[in-house]
This record gives sequence, structure tokens and C-alpha cells, in this order.
Amino acid sequence: MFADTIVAVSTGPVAGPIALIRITGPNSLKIFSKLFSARKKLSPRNIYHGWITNPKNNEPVDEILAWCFLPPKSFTGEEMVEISCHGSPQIVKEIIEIFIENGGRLAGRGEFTKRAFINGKLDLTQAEAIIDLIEAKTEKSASSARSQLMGELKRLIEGIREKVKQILMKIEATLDFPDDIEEIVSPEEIKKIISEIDDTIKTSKYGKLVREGISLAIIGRPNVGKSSLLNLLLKDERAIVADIPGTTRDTIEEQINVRGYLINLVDTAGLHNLEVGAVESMGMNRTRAAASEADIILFVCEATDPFNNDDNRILSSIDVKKAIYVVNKTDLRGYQAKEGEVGLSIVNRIGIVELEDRIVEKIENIVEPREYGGINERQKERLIVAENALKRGAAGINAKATLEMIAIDIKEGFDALGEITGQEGTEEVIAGIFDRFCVGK
Ligand SMILES: Nc1nc2c(ncn2[C@@H]2O[C@H](COP(=O)(O)OP(=O)(O)OP(=O)(O)O)[C@@H](O)[C@H]2O)c(=O)[nH]1
Ligand SMILES: [Mg+2]
Repeated sequence: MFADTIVAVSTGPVAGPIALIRITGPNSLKIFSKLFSARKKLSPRNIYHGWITNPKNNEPVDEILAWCFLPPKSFTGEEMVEISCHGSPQIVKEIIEIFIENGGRLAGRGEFTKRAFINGKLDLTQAEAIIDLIEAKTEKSASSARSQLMGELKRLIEGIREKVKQILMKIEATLDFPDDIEEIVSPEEIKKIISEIDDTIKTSKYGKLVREGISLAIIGRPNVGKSSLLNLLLKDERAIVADIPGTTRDTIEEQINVRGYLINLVDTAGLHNLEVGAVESMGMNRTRAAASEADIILFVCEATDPFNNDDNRILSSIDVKKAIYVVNKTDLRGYQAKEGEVGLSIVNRIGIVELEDRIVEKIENIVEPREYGGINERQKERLIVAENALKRGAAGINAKATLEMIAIDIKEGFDALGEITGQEGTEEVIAGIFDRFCVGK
């Protein structure tokens, strides 16, 4: 438990109708009672109405609602008071200042969640899920974060770690009475755990998709409707559209949500091989870079002259495995889309559902969809360390290495798994995670 009492606004530094201020630590109730007009003793599960007054001059500061939690039944596991006050940044500032003058301290980034973690209210994967949930931009991002917050990953990792612990205990119990190691632990037993770890590592692709999105570049020759397509998918007139080839000079990036998937959409300058000036040439270089970096390419051409020589030249320069072929402007000329193509008329809003179907299909070909969440990069890195250590352990058994040597490897795997949930790990790693939070969370 911590000795000091911290305070912060949890609704961010923005004006709004209502703001939420939280106080946690051993003196929360004592400090609050000193400032609260209603001279009642606060008890949990009740909401109190009154004024915050400044004890220095007895001036009222704001009319508030407040409620409290007693340890261990609070988010942080400590005594807590939450206040809903009027959401002006000025009012919030005044209330927080009064709390600080009366014995509180301004909370640092993520300090509430860090206390919850240190007091055993949640593990590191759940703490990380809170950031993911706050940052979630789509249904799938939110659902992945939610399942991690509910402890899905925690239980999975703890389950794997328990199996590793059993092996470690068996080896340690026989250290003094060396026997045939294979009779104590079979490499098969370790391999099963490795394969479970491997399955979990594979979910990192989905984790990256829901956290960072997948990149999708719109590529084609000038004037085919690339920027019109960006605007359509974005449902906003973001890019300039004009019947002048070469309208878009630079790449334009925006995030969109297609059926719950987060997509980093890139509109690009049209590609052609006519004489160009320096600026246009730079723009086209950016287009080529966007095409090579993209996970998916929407290759756009026109129904009036589809897949002409210029189109084919572009197609030969990109990785067509990534491409969805879009034939736009079908309103100008009827077009019978072939397999793998999408006929589109942006002006008439025709073909959009089919285009979204294709995009989702493509995403799900790249990243296996998951009902629950996917791990993040930190968790993946620790799982790889654990997997490699266990592989060395299994190899050691096969090579009839000493029990001590095998135990070192298995222990390394055990520790790396513990770092995922936070049962092991340095203060530095933990601080790094909570630094990603905002103040008040
Ligand atoms: N008839 C018709 N015109 C369209 C359609 N989509 C776009 N256009 C028109 O095509 C012209 C070019 O559109 P843009 O979206 O600027 O084309 P672009 O591919 O971004 O062009 P650059 O930026 O020059 O490479 C504009 O006049 C659009 O209004 C469509 O479905 N049908
Ligand atoms: Mg354009």
C-alpha cells in the first residue's frame, strides 16, 4: 500500500458538462471530508450531494456529487473518493489545487492503474488492456481490449506458466538424485507447451491489426477516381477531386473503419510515365513507396478504358497478390466485372458494399480473424523469449545435458512468462507500461 494520497481529473483536460476527479490513498476520505460542505461521514454505496469549499476562506468552489470506496473494494484497492463536478477546466483546476493544499499530491501518468496493479487488483495484461480500451477506435479493437481486460490473456498465460512450473518442480526435486532425465520430463511434454505458446504468438498479427490497423493504398493512373474513393470510404470530402490528371500530388493518409476493422487508408498521386516536373516525380516516388509498404492495394482503373497499357505497366510494378482490382466510373460505360474485380460507380454509389466485402476478405486472408483479442508486441517478445528458452530446455533433455543446465533454461521460460502478467519483471518495464497512460487513469 502507498503512503501518499493522489488526485487527478479522469475526464481529460477538456471542457465538458461534467468532469470526474478521483482521489486515492490512505487520506482520501480525511482530505475530502475537510473540503465537503455536508458534514456527514461518507460510507460506500452512497452518493452524496454538496459543495466543495475552500477551507482557507470558506468560499464555495463547486456543487458536486461524491461517492467513496473502502479498501480493498476499489479500483486501486485503496481508499478512494470520486467526485463529479462541473466540467470547466478552471473549476477542475481549483478543486485539484485545494486537494493538493490539503495533503493530496497530483497523480502521475497511469498512477491509479499502477496502484491497482501493485495492489493486485489486475495484472499487467489487464493494465495494458485498459490503454487499448481507451484508444480503441473500432468495434473489433474494443472487443479485443475488452476480452483482455476480462482476463482472457492473463488466464491463458498463467495456465501455460503453471505447466512450466510443474516441469521445473519435477526437475528441481530430482536434482540431488539424478536419474534418467527423460523419465522425469519428456521433451514431448515441453513441446506441447511450446506449441501452445506458438499459437498465442500467432495472435499477435490480429493484435497488431486491432491496435494499429492495416494499411491500404489506393493506386492507379491519374484521374481514375482514387481521391474520390478515399472521400467515399472516409465519408468526408478530405481530398481534392478534380477532372484534371495530377490533382493529387502527395500521399494523403486517413483512418477508416470497415466493418469493425481499423484501416490506414492512403490516397496517392496517380502513376504515369509522361514527362513530369520535380514535385510530381517526388509524389510518384511516394506512391511507389506507399504501394510497397501497403498490406492491401486498391488498384483503380476506369470502365471507359480498363486495364490499358498504362494500367498494366502499373500492375507490373506492384505486388498483385496484395491487389483488389477496382473498375470505377461504370456509370460512363457498362462493365461486366470479372472474378476478382469490383465494378464501381462512385458518383452513383454503386459497388461499395461489394468493395467492402473484398476488403474484409483480403484482411481476413492476411490475418486470421479471432473471436477474442490478440497479443501486443511486448507480450509477443516475451513469449518468443519463453519459447526459445523452452526449446533449449527440450534440446538439453535430448542431448542428455545436466539437470542444472536444463533447469536454467526452463526457469528462463518461466520468468519470461511471468513478465507478461507482471509476476516477474523490473520496475523499469512496469514504469514503461504505465508511462503510456494519461494522467487520471
Ligand atoms: N463519371 C464518373 N466520374 C467519376 C467517378 N469517380 C470519380 N469521378 C470523377 O473523376 C475525376 C477524377 O477524380 P479524382 O478522384 O480526382 O481522381 P484521382 O484518381 O484522384 O486523380 P489524380 O489525383 O489526378 O491521380 C473527377 O472529376 C471525379 O468527379 C465515377 O464513378 N463516375
Ligand atoms: Mg487524386
